[in-house]
Amino acid sequence: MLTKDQVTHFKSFGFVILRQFFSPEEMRLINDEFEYRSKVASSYKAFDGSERHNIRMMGSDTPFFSALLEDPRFSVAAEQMFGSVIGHNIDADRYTGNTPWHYDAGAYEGPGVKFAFYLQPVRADTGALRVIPGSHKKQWFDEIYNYEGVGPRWTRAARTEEEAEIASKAISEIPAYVCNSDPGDVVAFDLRLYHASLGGSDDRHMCSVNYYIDPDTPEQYEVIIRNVQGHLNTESEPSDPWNPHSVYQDWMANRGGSDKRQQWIDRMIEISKMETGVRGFDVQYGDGKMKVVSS
Ligand SMILES: O=C(O)CCC(=O)C(=O)O
Ligand SMILES: [Fe+2]
Repeated sequence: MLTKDQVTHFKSFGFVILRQFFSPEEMRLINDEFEYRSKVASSYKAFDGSERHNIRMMGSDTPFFSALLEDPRFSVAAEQMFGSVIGHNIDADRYTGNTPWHYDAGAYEGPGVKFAFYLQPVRADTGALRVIPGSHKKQWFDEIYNYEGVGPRWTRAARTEEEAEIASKAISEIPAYVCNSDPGDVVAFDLRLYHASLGGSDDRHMCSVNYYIDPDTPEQYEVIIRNVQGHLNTESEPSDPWNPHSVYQDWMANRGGSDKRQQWIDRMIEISKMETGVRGFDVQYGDGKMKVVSS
């Protein structure tokens, strides 16, 4: 449960830091399961610090992680932020290199919250998450979208060397708030908030627990239908063979019988079957993101 001030902070600035959220005992479990799944991933492709490993933590072989979405410390906080939400993903990441300015939402109309926690201490020049406070608000989001070095055009994989250089420079030049963090802390941020990181090690351990809003407006439906269809897609992803869809199906089996988890699963299945482009809106794809347009 967040305090009123924490909720206000999140809504105003688009993020809130929850200090010493996890106990030392929980941090031990987290590190053990992280280590275990890292080894599984490395058995497919050695981790050498040149490329990020993104690792799904939703299977029954990582019991602590896989129960985090329905942990009320997260789920109730997410509801305080957005009202009704859908818990949908739990990840561990081994990040490499700097991260240019970007937002995580598939589109502005698909908000939600990422609860991120770093397993190592991170500061301004050692990979701490930096955010542009308030950039989740529509007017400023749109203004920053067109800013040189910030946003999807500059962060997509196929960018030119020159564009990469501009995006890299922008990390330190754009005014930002740095979310210093120590193990046990959680940084919660709106998926629409612009964020980046600078100077971290080539093996930054970051984990995340992720929620979407339960869609309400026609625009939100267009985005969330696509997001959810992606999660339920059973085709395996050749780029990360250590995340077969069976990990997700394992979570969906809900063997612990969590009512909350079941509600989210049922709702995701319901949404995934909905038709797109029939509510007066549709989406266009570009630079790895969606844009909601009138249809
Ligand atoms: O830690 C980083 O370098 C980037 C983190 C990030 O972009 C995220 O968690 O969404
Ligand atoms: Fe991100």
